[in-house]
Amino acid sequence: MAEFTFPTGFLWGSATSAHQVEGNNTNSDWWAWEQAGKVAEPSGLACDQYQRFRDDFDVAQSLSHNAHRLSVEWSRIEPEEGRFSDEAIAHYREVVTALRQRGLEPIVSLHHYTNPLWLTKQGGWANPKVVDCFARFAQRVVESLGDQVSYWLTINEPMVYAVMHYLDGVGPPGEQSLPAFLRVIEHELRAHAAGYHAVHAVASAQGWTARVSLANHAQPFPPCRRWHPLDRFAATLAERTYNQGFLEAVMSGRWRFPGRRTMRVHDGRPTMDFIGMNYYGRVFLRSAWRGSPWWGHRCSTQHHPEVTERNFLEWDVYPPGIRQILRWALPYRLPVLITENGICTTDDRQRERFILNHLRWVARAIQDGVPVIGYLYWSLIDNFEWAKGYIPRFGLVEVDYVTQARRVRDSARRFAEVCRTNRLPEHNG
Ligand code: IFM
Repeated sequence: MAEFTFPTGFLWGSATSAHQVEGNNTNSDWWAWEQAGKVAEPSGLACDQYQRFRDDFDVAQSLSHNAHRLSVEWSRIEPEEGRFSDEAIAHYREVVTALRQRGLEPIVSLHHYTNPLWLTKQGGWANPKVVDCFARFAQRVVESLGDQVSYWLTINEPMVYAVMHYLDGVGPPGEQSLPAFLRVIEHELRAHAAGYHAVHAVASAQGWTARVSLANHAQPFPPCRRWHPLDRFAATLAERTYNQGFLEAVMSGRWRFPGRRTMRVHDGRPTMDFIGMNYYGRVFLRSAWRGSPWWGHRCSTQHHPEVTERNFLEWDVYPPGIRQILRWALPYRLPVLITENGICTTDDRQRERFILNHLRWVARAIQDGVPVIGYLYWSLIDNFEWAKGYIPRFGLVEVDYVTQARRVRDSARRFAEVCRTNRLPEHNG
């Protein structure tokens, strides 16, 4: 591929979430889940970023990033139902101000997997009440930070959240129930729409700019056995429902799930100003008639002939897939922000290859006409990978969890070159 120059104003940076980096997030459902011994290790002090955010943002700035994605922690901001913490809000004002002072565009997620305990006690996302609670929270956050923040993401990976917490049961509340899973998706769609309008109502009353989306986790689902009609059926179903069905519902207000009646989840006005896409790799599906809403289960990548590279957690590494998922956004004619793309690995050269190879396919998607406006690597620093604890290392920057020392990896420097020049060098191969 010849040298490629990204569009002017391209957003370059990385992403994190509150619970995974801040530390001592004691009022959240994930903290309680960890204390109950349900994970490899508890999050504890994490990366202590609640205190060290300025130092970490200095590093991002030194790496030529011009944007940074983070989440604000609902359980800190609203520790009791209807009571907002001035201290937590002041903290996040300092955080977004610190980003701006370093020339980093803040991209703020309102929900990234964790919930305040008072909400969990009332049934969390399975309770329809969450829709109004979330909208009230969104309104309060935007009133407090909206003069500093233009890019908002309501919910991180709504599908993953519903699968992980209500179907696979590997996060709180640990449910494994298809009806609960479907209820949660419906509430996420409604809460996203309510949050979208809440953000815009505040911003327009104040004369602030707001661009609102969510971070949609997109993954191609090839059949495990290409020749097998049932695997192919499962794969097509998953692709339509998981990837495209959710985006369609956000835009049109109609949510279709196989075997269920179509549901109206909002009034039909599109509720996305840009599309946030998270991409990690493919998931191969093998047909199964029980225990999966997609009529298929993930098949192991370990001996799969089409998988040529894996990350530390054995996930497929497949750079061309990023072009594929970006092309899914074409019909919506909206700007697309890659809100996450990353790898956990102990081999930093693999990380460097991962980033450059994915960026080459992003460049192709741009050449295909997808209006990509930015790329955020997951993650700036190593962090708490939920049920897997601290072993997987996703960071551009290594964290020593004993001393909290940071060490910039070589891959981060290589990525910084691209961010600084807004260009991918010529590639022969
Ligand atoms: O760490 C997670 C993040 O919280 C959501 N997206 C995927 C990342 C890697 O698994």
